[in-house]
Amino acid sequence: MSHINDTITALATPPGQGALGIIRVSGKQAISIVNELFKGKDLTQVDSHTIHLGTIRNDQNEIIDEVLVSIFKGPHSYTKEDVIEISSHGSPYILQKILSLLVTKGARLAKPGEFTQKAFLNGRFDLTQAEAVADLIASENAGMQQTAMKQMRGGFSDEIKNLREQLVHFASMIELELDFAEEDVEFADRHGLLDLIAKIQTLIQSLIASFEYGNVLKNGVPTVIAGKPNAGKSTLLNALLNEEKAIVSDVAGTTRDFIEDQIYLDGIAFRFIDTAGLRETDDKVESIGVQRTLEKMKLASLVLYLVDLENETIDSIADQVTELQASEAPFLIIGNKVDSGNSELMKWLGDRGDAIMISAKEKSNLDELKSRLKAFISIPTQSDVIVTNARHLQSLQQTDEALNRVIEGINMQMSNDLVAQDIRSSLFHLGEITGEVTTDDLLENIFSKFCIGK
Ligand SMILES: Nc1nc2c(ncn2[C@@H]2O[C@H](COP(=O)(O)OP(=O)(O)OP(=O)(O)O)[C@@H](O)[C@H]2O)c(=O)[nH]1
Ligand SMILES: [Mg+2]
Repeated sequence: MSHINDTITALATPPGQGALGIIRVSGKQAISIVNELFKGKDLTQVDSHTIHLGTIRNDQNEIIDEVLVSIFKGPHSYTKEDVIEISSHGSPYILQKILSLLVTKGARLAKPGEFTQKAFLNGRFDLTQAEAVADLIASENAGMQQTAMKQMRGGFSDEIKNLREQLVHFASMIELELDFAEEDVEFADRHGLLDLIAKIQTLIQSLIASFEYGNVLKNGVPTVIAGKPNAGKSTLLNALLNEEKAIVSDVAGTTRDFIEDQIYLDGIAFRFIDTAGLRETDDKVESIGVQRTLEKMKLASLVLYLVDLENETIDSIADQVTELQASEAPFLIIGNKVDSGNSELMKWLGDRGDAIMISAKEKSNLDELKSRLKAFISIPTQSDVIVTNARHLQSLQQTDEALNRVIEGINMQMSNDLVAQDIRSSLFHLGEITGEVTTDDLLENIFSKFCIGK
């Protein structure tokens, strides 16, 4: 059983061989436990935030390694407890040896995320900030890193906590009214309450809206390249990736399964999915491919629809373009093969508004295509806070729904205990976001996704 008073230890650097390895120890006994193994200065006597050279020895006084230990005395440490970091040579054998010596002296191996969980439970930061630590470690590009960093440094927590506190005030006023039910008094000003709810909902709704972009940062933009056989879809995929990933040939129906890879444009991952060309076919395998193309198109955030400027005519393409324009999926029409294209079709497509003309084979006008892709993602301004966490999104939505019920209750002059109940429910969901309200399951769920040692 885990216990907040245990002294825990774990490897903080990745497993495997490295120049250095770092082992963390946190808890009441952190300093005394390490001191039993460390030969050098008496660690119980040194100042916080100092580093000391010495050796780690086993019970037979054999040297395991020469190490540096860093001392952080609580509360001025990551977990707010006494923390020691032992920096040794990065041999898995040495690190394992030191860890097991620490355990024999009374430390317990930490669970994933347990250091951060201690930091949260000791009030170092709130739950959104703790979660941001995991996001920061997992960040793979500038966008993810910046959003995680912003959230770790406070993000929307303060604003939510502040509004929640004001709502707590109204909740207690309304509950006071319940105690004086016979006397028909009104402690909670209904106009003030409605104003506050409007403020909270404005914040919540902008946070909910930012999730779409947060999701893009985390998961990329699935972009399907579609069109008739031989339109040059695979050639375009290869040109965008700068790699001969997909087979290109002048045989119609070359690509049968979909082929997928991504590139980063301004820190945003666009996942391109090259698909089987769309046509009626008797070939069994190809028709499965076509089916998959249609499914992928439905799931895509963006469809790049390629028109073969060399081999199509206005008549042969008009129906498909009209169909595409009537569909709900966001799409971009691309006239390919401008190098040998027919000018009549080019002019006709050009008149359809947003179409752009490229040559996938000669890689011409690809920069224009890339900037159109970037423009497709509306990037919130620098100061906007972005929600990337599905848990936060869910709690925000639940708060919003509860607040709608409060408004409805007030407007319909429902009884106070019903209104009070909905306010409590919105307080609960708001509190879940920052961790003012938690359950063991919730914490378990969050911290089990962390790395060991963080
Ligand atoms: N002239 C010219 N030919 C191109 C261009 N892009 C592609 N092609 C040619 O068009 C033919 C078909 O190219 P692919 O990339 O295999 O076409 P696809 O759309 O993937 O075809 P399927 O996989 O069969 O659906 C090949 O011979 C390419 O060399 C271009 O910009 N200009
Ligand atoms: Mg192909």
